[in-house]
Amino acid sequence: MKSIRIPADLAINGAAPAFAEPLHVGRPNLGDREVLLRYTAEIYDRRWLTNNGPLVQELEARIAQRLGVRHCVAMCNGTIALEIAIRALGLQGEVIVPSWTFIATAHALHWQGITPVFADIDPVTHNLDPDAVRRMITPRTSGIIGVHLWGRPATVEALQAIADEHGLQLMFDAAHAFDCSHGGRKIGGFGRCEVLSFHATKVFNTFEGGAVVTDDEELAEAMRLMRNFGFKGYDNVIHPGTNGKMPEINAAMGLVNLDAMPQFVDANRRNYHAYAEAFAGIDGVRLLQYDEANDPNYQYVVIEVVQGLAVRDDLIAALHAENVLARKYFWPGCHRMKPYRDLFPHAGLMLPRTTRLADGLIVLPTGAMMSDADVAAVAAIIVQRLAA
Ligand code: T4K
Repeated sequence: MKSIRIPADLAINGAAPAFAEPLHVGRPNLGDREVLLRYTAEIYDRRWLTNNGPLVQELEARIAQRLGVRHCVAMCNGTIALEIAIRALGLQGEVIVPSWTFIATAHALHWQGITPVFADIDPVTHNLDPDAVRRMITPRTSGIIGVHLWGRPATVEALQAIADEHGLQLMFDAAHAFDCSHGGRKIGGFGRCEVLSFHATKVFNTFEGGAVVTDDEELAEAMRLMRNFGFKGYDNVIHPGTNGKMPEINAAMGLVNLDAMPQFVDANRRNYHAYAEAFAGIDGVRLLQYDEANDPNYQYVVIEVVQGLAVRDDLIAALHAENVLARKYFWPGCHRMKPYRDLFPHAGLMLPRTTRLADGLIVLPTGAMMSDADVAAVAAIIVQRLAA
């Protein structure tokens, strides 16, 4: 990608865009092409394309070992993995989730006739506030889904204490947190199980894909049955199920990308620090911090616009005019999207921090495709527009 330094004026004022090609958030990280082609040839020769093939099994074993968990159950995507985990845990009635997450966390419940009950977040960590979770517990509550948003660990211990106290199931949506840690332990082993997404836009991708990781043997066995229609051997269905299987070509991509993870994270870390340097001393924006002790994957560069909605949207417009397709993840929050805004029109009363945060955030592009000059140019657009 070719970039230029921001000229005296911005594209929003009629100047030429800084970037000739769009600069996307979520540009996929890609490992070694030749190795992927070798795996593809193997798949052809073997004529084994899906249904728990050897590459899926190898990927599962490598991920389980990497995350220090006993079981990794690979799936076709993170949303189906959430749905299967929710079913395997026997969740029903109401389940407490943040509204401040990607819509899939809430949909995975609603899709199965379970009510997502939205609890507010801590404005600093962007993760569930345990006190807010306590306030949302009712006799119908069966569980809590914590989200490690942006790859930063949720308040795992506090949520576990609440779950234990009230007899609730606890699982985590770890879609953003592949390879991250909490308290010296890899994310993956907390709660009853954790759900990963390997979507194209994630730091580690299998084109599309996901997994549930757990130390619980019985749970893993139930999920293996559920992802394959409930089959136990030929002609023998012993469980209700769906089709959640990961194809071999996806696992091949996973094996290639697993080897390249250090490079992906290095590139993200380098970009993150370049952004941090560019925004140092700028009052109008705050860059979301990561704690190096938790092995962040730095896949999201998140800035909070101090003045809120109007300035945030003006900055987004200025960035888009320059071909920088920054995102407003996860604006406006699940509770303000359909069907939840119609089902629970007053949910926002319990979510003041979510609403405030949603109105002020911007997610900026990062990844191996970006050069230091690209980062500097993106930051310069923001700084210049704020000063206008
Ligand atoms: N839980 C959480 C907390 C999640 O964030 C997600 C997914 C899930 C659960 C569910 O996991 P999956 O079922 O998806 O495995 C994207 C992703 O589709 C989604 O996986 C992700 N979270 C979410 C945060 O972002 P959109 O609607 O923003 O996608 P889209 O099409 O606008 O693409 C994002 C950007 O990436 C665009 O600027 C274009 C670029 N892009 C995208 C693709 C697919 C590329 O450059 N190349 C590509 O191949 O949801």
